[in-house]
Amino acid sequence: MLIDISRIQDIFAVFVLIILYLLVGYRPPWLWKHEKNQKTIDNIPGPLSLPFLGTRWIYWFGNYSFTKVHEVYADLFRRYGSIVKEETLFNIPVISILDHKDIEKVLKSSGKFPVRPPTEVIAYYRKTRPDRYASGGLVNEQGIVWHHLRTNLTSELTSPRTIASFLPQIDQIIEEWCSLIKQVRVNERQINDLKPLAERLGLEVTCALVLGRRMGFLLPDGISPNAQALANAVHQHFLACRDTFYGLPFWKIWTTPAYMHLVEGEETIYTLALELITSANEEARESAVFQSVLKASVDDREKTAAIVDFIAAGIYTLGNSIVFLLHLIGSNPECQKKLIDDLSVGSTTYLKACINEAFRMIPTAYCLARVSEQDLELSGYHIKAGTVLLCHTGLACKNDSNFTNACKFEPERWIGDAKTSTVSTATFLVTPFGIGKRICPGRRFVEQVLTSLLMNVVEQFNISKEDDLELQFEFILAPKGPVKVFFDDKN
Ligand code: HEM
Ligand SMILES: *[C@@H]1O[C@H](CO)[C@@H](O)[C@H](O)[C@H]1NC(C)=O
Ligand SMILES: *[C@@H]1O[C@H](CO)[C@@H](O)[C@H](O)[C@H]1NC(C)=O
Ligand SMILES: *[C@@H]1O[C@H](CO)[C@@H](O)[C@H](O)[C@H]1NC(C)=O
Ligand SMILES: *[C@@H]1O[C@H](CO)[C@@H](O)[C@H](O)[C@H]1NC(C)=O
Ligand SMILES: CC(=O)N[C@H]1CO[C@H](CO)[C@@H](O)[C@@H]1O
Repeated sequence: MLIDISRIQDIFAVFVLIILYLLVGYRPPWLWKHEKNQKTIDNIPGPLSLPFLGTRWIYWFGNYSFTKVHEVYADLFRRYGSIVKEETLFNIPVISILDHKDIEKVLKSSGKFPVRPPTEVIAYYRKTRPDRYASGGLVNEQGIVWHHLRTNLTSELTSPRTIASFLPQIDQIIEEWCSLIKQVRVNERQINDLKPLAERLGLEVTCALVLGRRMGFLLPDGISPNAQALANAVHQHFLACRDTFYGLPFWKIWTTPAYMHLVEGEETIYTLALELITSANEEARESAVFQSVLKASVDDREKTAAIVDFIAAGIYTLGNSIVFLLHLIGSNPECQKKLIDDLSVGSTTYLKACINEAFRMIPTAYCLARVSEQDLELSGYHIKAGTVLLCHTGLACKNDSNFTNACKFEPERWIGDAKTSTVSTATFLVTPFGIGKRICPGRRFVEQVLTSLLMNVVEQFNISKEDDLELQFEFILAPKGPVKVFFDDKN
């Protein structure tokens, strides 16, 4: 019922916009003929842009869907070439690029304070709660405010020493997760859906790091209501980000269901984070990351916001990356064999190659977004400073012009003779955690978790799969439907 009403409101709003268009006589650039002497942003090919509405209509008619955004872009690049223009509401251009040289140029052009377009809906919501939030937070702020938060809140999180000292705890958690797998397997081998189990591991290990305590997500007889509420809130948060971003932006005018979901998600995470911060005990003091946030010389409100951001940015991304990695390893028995051989002589070279290759094949964050800080020339088009640019690193990784056999899982490309050429191409393309000064501060931690996980899993199990993995876009890439994986005991 609620959804019906909002639908009617949307249709009504479209009519109002069309009438305004007829009255005011606004004409978008495509109605005029252009002189062809200088190629500017107006000349970049892309779907037909409607006045006010831009190109978002491509998701309302035909077979494009915003649960499959990654395929939509592959199709747009096929149709229009390696640079494509879309327009959002009020005809603000968004440029998507696929070419390796263009991507490199954009990512290299960032200055001291790289600008990543904020998630508008979160920035908007946080402004409505000045009692709770002093700014848009680390993920959404720009410039000097961002720099202050980044330097004061993430130094422990990005420190190799801190993460190394956290290793015993990571190993302990992975060990518990492997026992959980053994207990919940059907017929001693089959996990019908790896996704919720991977998410529980992501939750447990991230909370242990940023909150300094064990939440009990891995207890075999079910998780606590609090823990379940947190897991649901994080999921809801991501879906709401996607729906407000790709749907019509009427949440700016009235409270749409997607906006309500976002608010619920943020409030649940916030309340829980606040509860855990105020009740921080002796045990919690052991977490250097948690302590460094509490001690940082920033507004108190920023501390809670940082914990909320770490949890929201960390859990779901980590859970999905675990599913992708284990499914890829399960799909490649010969890689598993090599992995074991290499580990048995005390080397982690092949293991690291497998992790790199998994991120190349299925990057959880499938593209990087930036706002240009200076004028740029991309594929021969002149792009002004202040333009939103999407670097499609995920699609470029699947392109044979950048990697030979790009669609095959070949960890060998990261080893020996092949390594130099792979790494030189990969620097700006295989960037699962982003690049430059805004790179993901959780990177070291995540790499440590994945290394420890893969090591333990292949030592204890022979993993295999039956079905192919289907992907779906949930603001990041996520597995669609249940992911069945077999965990056979090693004899
Ligand atoms: C597999 C897991 C993860 C992936 C794939 C991932 C990926 C990313 C990417 C692509 C970015 C944007 C970087 C850029 O624009 O250059 C980012 C930013 C961020 N990530 Fe992660 N991340 C993961 C886990 C985590 C964890 C565990 C945490 C915290 C504990 C975290 C906290 C953040 C924060 C705070 C930012 C914003 C940084 C800034 O704007 O300065 N992430 N992440
Ligand atoms: C939509 O359909 C066209 C052809 O009808 C096809 O080429 C394209 O891949 C489809 N796009 C998506 C995202 O499924
Ligand atoms: C590979 O990338 C080039 C541009 O770098 C593009 O022209 C080509 O269409 C891409 N191929 C595929 C299969 O996407
Ligand atoms: C906090 O941020 C400021 C910049 O805004 C920086 O000068 C200072 O060194 C930072 N403090 C710490 C402990 O990182
Ligand atoms: C691992 O399991 C697969 C599928 O059940 C099987 O074909 C393979 O022989 C097993 N490998 C080892 C080393 O046990
Ligand atoms: C395998 C392959 O062709 N790699 C190419 C990818 O793109 C870079 C730069 O455009 C080339 O230098 C590589 O040779």
